[in-house]
Amino acid sequence: MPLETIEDKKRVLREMLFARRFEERCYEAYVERKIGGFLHLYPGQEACVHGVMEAARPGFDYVITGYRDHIHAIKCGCDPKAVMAELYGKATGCSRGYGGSMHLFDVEHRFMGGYALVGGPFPLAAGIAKAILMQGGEEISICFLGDAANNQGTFHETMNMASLWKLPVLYVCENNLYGIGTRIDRSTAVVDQYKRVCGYNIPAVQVDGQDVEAVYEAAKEAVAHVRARKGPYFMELLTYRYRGHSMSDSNAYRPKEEERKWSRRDPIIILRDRLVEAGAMTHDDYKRMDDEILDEIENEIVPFAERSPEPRVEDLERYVLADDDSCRRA
Ligand SMILES: Cc1ncc(C[n+]2csc(CCOP(=O)(O)OP(=O)(O)O)c2C)c(N)n1
Ligand SMILES: [Mg+2]
Repeated sequence: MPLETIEDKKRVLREMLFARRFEERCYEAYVERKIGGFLHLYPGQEACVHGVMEAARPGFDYVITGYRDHIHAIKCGCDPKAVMAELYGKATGCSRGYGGSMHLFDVEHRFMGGYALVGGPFPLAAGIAKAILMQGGEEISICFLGDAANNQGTFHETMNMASLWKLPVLYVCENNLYGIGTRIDRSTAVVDQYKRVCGYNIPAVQVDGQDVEAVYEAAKEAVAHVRARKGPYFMELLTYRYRGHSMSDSNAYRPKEEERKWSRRDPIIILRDRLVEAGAMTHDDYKRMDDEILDEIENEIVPFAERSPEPRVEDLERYVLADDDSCRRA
């Protein structure tokens, strides 16, 4: 990281395309009943986590998010094989097969989870930030959540405290305009989410969440502010999810014209076209990149998950308490 040179931009294009293909493969595996439980996918929103994390330090800064978490974990450095294996409920998964899609976790890369409870990560991110301050570290805490989460009480309680205590935490709202099937203007009195933190004296910005370079530029300022210990910062990224809320959502509630409008602003295509126009790559290069990614997913990542063992019944009561020796990786 960061996202400055042509090479950086090609790398991020590859990462975003990988994210798209990874999620599409998860969809297929779910339909094949290889993956069970809940599954929330990320296509359409790739520029959000990539733009922000290019301005931060993945693996050093702490990241926490909700249940739409696969790509956040991977961007922090979690092995995609361990993510896929976790979705398959296998013992080689990043949460040893005990968590599944919504509960990815990777301490080594400072990915502090995946959480199912909407709004739950707000205070957890503040707690991580408080711990960083107490330990005198240079890390920051970054919390990615959706727009509907801002209607939870935890949002308001946490924003007040984070601002009062000048906690080193960056809140990133991925505003995809919907909370499950409810459009934001039917559930939320103030539609522009960045305006909601002015009551807590937190600097905030609203950014085009489909343009990874715009997200990156805004995130540089946000991260610098938080890292300089000036207190929290709030980013609202305007984005859109291409699929339903989760696999059990038939996605029948959104106007087709709205879906078409957003698909014309695909974050991957925007960056690809810029690189092609700049003469940095051709459409053939892009096709080759895509083929390599598909090959890696099909021939390395999925087979790893398929071949991995199930968790053992004897281990059912292990990994329950944090100070249990068994929680440490061998
Ligand atoms: C405390 C709590 N209340 C309700 C739910 C049910 N629920 C799951 S996702 C969701 C909507 C969240 O939407 P948003 O925050 O915009 O995130 P997105 O799914 O759009 O990424 C709700 C209400 C929950 N999981 N937890
Ligand atoms: Mg939403």
